[in-house]
Amino acid sequence: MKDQDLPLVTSETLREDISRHLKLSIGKDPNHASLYDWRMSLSLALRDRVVEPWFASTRKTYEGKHKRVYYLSMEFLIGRLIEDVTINLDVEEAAVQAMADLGQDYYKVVVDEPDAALGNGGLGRLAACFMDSLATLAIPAYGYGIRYEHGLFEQHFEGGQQTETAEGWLAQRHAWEFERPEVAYKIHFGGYVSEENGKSNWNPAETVLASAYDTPIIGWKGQWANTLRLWAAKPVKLFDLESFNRGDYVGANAPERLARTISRVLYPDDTTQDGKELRLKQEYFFTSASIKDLLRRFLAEGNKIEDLHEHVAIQLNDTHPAIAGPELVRLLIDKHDFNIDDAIEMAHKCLAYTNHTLLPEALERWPEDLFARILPRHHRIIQMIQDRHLSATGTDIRIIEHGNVKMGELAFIMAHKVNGVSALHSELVKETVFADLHKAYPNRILNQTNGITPRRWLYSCNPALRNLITETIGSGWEADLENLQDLNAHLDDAGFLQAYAAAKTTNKVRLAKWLKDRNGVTLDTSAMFDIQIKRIHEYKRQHLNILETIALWNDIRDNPTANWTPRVKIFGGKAAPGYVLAKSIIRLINDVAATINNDPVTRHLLQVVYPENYNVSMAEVLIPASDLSEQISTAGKEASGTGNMKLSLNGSPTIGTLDGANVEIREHVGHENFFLFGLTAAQAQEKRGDHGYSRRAIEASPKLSRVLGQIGAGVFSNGDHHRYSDILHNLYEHDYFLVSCDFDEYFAKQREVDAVYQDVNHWTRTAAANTAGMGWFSSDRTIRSYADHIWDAKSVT
Ligand code: CJB
Repeated sequence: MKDQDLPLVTSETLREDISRHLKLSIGKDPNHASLYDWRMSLSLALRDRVVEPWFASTRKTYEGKHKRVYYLSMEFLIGRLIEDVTINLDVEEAAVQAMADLGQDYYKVVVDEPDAALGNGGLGRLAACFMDSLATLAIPAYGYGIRYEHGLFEQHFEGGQQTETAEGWLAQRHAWEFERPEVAYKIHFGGYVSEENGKSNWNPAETVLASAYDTPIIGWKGQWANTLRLWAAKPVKLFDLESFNRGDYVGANAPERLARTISRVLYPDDTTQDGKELRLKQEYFFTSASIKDLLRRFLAEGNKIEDLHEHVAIQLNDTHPAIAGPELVRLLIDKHDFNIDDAIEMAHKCLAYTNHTLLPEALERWPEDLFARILPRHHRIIQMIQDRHLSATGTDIRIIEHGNVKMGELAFIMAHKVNGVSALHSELVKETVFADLHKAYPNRILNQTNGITPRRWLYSCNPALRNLITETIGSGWEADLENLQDLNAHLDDAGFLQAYAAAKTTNKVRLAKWLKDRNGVTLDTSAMFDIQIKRIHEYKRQHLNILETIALWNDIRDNPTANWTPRVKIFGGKAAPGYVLAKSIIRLINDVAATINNDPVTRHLLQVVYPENYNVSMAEVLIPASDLSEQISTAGKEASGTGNMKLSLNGSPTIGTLDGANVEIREHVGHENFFLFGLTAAQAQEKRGDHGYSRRAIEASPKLSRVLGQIGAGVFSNGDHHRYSDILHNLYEHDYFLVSCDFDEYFAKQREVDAVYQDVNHWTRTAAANTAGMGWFSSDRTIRSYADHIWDAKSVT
């Protein structure tokens, strides 16, 4: 892609646009404008600048008949957009000045924007990073998902316990989207299939409309923009006038209520699917609308349907859109006269599937009777897909088995490529969940290690480090992150290390201020900021971290005058509302914080902080300020991780296991700059066969025994002995995630971290080596690799 000059945006032109929008789009006089009004006006003025490149990109795609990538995902965890857009358009300075000229504080306006939290965690944020990289690389692409009325729930702590309330990002107008009332598809459910002249007809019982809302996604330097198209569910018939006229006012609204339910709320599950009929409907709803939409666009360009695979690559982000296979087959047969074999072959050439987890509870399965009731025609098509697969492979690997429709198997069989998200994960996919399918289709699985966009996760969130990097190695790294390796030449330069440490301090002071304003807590910014931020899950082992914290507290109390390294342990993350043990872990962290933070003997040396409602915006403040990154999952369980990449890139070395992308991070930053501990995936698996391992490990560890004894004695729960019996029982009796076995090594490694941290020069070098080594983890690299090895898609030059 050639660099084109962006139209000049000055603070004056921007200011005029903001004022015009305030008056004409928002209808407010500056004297009466609220923060919201200013934010909307700024956002609309910025959005104006995105429209031209967006149109130009679309025109080029049509003119060149370029292949498009369609990324189907239940989740897009986008966060805020104002800074994203100003940075990609390179107008940050002008925006700050324009707002100042209007008497407004740009940064206040930025933080007024609600997070678009249309996702749970890593999977959804990956989709957002991929959209950023697709636009930066000028690969024509659409992201397709659901326009949830309520994003991920808001987390509160009451007495240390998580409670949830509905999130409401759409309570105010969403500045970035364009409503497309003319783009709407009928989506059907239920009913029965009839046969007529050898043709199957689906006679559905229920129909809703999928209505499109488009958000342009602008790439680096505003050179290219793609579209995020989100579907909202609407009733086919707005209002039941007959019921209303009969005086049945509630009944009159029923069609609208029923339809809207489908796009009402994001399922708050991370890795467990809860089998709700509504979720199956959500999945079919957005997948069907997306497939219909891409077919319409393809045909409108005058293409022949036989060439579909030359122009269309469909990526399934996890199994949630796996129904895309049968849906495409159905449409090819019913609307385009394909026979079943040709239809399956065509779908196969278009589709690819990404697996994001090995946890068996996360591989979606639907009870066959439910599935057949909601999607009777697809049920039959899946049987036909299965028949062909069975006879082609001579295996007995079924999609429909023991009364379940298995979406992992469906996605695998329909896709021409299946990828894992880190090198280790992809190998484990071959050896475990899809071992049999891998034997039957040996060339199908490949690896695509995840990545993160450096624009949001360094340039935007960490101006202090951004400026130092540019001063040291020049610009260009923002879209070519491997340039960061040029920093290696400066790792022994005292001036550089001093500046690097100063940037970290700036970020720590920023975080301390943020926490003071938000929670009233005071942090010692010279203490090590030790951060674990991610969904709360047993396999991620936040409980290992808090148990180690208690053990450290004990040691400090036993010997308060020793040479301790002051630490602030910071946690962030939500638990799925129905995940009882994860919620216990949250409460334990908060209980431990309350005790430790009030201990006059230790509180200047050890502090625990857990701000509620972790989200993308909070991550943007925490990550640049982190000294130590906790990536301590049980080996073999974290498919990749992407928070691990963000933290390391921002100069926060990892203490971690050989799990997911940690393995590759350690190779890239150097073993000496990574604090490794714990069982390997193979050792962990072996350990589980060793009956009674956890009780033995606890008994062999005086530190862990003492900590668990304190929890059982109610030290952190006002004498309540039973508050944490679920966690204790779990650790003693069936510690599947091997907290007990990894504890001592983890504790010892933490003390090694303490020692290195006290040597400022050594520590800063370690941190800077992390930044220098992380260039490979840009999502630009990941997307280029998907384009080459899965999609056969090209950048438009
Ligand atoms: N992941 O966030 C989710 N949700 C799921 O349901 C399954 C997996 C995560 O996906 C990330 C992106 O690939 C991975 O980095 C992470 O390890 C995985 O847990």
